[in-house]
Amino acid sequence: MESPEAKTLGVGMVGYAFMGAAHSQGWRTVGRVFDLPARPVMSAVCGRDADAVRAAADRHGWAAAETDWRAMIARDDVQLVDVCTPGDSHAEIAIAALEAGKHVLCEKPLANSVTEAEAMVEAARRASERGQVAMVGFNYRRAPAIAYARRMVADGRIGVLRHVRVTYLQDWIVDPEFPLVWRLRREYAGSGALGDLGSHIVDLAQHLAGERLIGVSALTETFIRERPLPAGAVAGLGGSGSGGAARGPVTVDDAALFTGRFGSGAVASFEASRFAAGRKNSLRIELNGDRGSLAFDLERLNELSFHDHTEPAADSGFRRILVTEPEHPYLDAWWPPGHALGYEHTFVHQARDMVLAVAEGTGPEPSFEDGLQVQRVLAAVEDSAEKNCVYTPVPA
Ligand code: SOE
Repeated sequence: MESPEAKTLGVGMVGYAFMGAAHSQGWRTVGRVFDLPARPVMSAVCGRDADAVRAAADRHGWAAAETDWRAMIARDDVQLVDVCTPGDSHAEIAIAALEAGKHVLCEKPLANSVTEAEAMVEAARRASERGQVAMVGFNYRRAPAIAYARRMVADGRIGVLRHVRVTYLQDWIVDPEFPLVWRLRREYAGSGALGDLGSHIVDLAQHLAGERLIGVSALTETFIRERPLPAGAVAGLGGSGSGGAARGPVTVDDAALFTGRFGSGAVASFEASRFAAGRKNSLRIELNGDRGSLAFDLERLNELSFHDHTEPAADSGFRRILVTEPEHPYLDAWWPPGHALGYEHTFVHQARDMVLAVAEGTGPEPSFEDGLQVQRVLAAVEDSAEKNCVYTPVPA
């Protein structure tokens, strides 16, 4: 049982749409499942529309609602600021929060440009000297199967890495009449499938490989170049057109395909698309090494496929590892073996790792510096695509 003098960590969240709801799940649950050095308290949520943010606070369990993010950052009961807004405001909010002495968790991709991400890294570096921590929310790292795969790669279970093959596919904008939501406008989102989905798979590929990409060759495409303006607020990945004739230009990519090189000589291929009809949220990754292979499929997120290439050929082949044992990452706090977890648990684990980092005053991973490096890969992909697939180095 929690002692009366247990420490608390006041959280303030900016943004309350799809990602805000997912992060709220994390903050609401984490202290009830994990033993933590400080108990997160959901102090305040912030958004521009007073009625909507009040409703979001009630629904998701935030004590107070604010309409001005600067006022929220200034609150005494907020020690950690969680940024869940579209990318165009990440840098401004995160830097202001760090300068105000708060810890920061920022949704991915870290920013809309390398320049913004660099400024965020500099602010995080200065803040770290004061014991503050900053993390970027690449939540899929926190699926137990991914965390276990990382451990297996680091332990040499697949040997010398040769290939990483990743796809992240969705289909929510296949309909040309789907409205021009913020995710389809460069000024808000920075890029399209590339930043939204590609950032996840670049992070995962590098995280699992344990090394960074040094160059890429890419192409991108925008299949539908004009869309109806949205009718009213659009939640999550839904929305309908205005019903009127008003249309606007799509200013981001619909799909991004690229290959990449790691410094070790391993090679990777990436595909991020919002036009893969029938693929709702399909993220698949496979790694091949000289001693074996590992594969993960988000639609079966409690499993890994593992092939041990050192076994006699007659008996070998991919076998399923059910990642639901207490020995697996994060799982000793949850259910008995065999009881599966889901998408939302990645956000609970993210909140756990953030609280631990705050308590230790160091880390956590992925850091803002990791987020900046992903941003550099995305920028190299865009450069390469502009030059029709020309190999483009990723600055170290
Ligand atoms: C939309 O494509 C999206 O919500 C991403 O922004 C998230 O990062 C991903 O987890 C699910 O899809």
